[in-house]
Amino acid sequence: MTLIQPFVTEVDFLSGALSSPGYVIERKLSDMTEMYADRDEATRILTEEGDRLIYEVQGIELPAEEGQIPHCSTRILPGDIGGECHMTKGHYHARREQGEVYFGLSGRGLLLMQTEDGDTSELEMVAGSAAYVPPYWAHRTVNIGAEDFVFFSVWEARAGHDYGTIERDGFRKLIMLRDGEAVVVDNPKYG
Ligand code: M6P
Ligand code: ZN
Repeated sequence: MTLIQPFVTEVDFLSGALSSPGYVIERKLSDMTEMYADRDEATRILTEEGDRLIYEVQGIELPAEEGQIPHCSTRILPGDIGGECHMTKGHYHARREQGEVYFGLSGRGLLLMQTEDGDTSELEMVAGSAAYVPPYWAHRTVNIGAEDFVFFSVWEARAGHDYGTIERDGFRKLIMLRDGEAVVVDNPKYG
């Protein structure tokens, strides 16, 4: 067990910026072209409009040891790809028995979850929402508003990110914009 000195981080609720991030991850459309249902439209945007920033994560680096509690902020920019709202890649925890807590800081989002047994859930999040991702639920966040959607996440250090399962199968539900409103639809390409 590594002994770490206590510390505090200032979080900007509007941008998600941390006062001293241990890491910053930028995810662009080119990092997740295959994840959007309309791949042709994703490819068209890349070719004709160029790459676009979809979301950014700023986090605190901690050892992956039992008892450590990593935390980070995520900012998803507003927009859509062929009507599908900007979203994170989404993941299961490599250790499925580990959960997570999300806290909304600004904007409007949906927390999309599913289990490997076929259950699905969509929870709306705004500033002040504390959402629980129970063990065994894959989780993806989606911006359904016109502003940045920003939230803060807290999990257990050994949870790990399993992206492969989602890259292979996708999510059972898609979040689409219809007349400016977010609607949940079945993903015809799931699995
Ligand atoms: C949340 C947490 C992070 C995650 C981030 C982006 O802040 O769950 O662990 O990295 O969202 O999501 P993803 O890793 O699925 O792209
Ligand atoms: Zn997670």
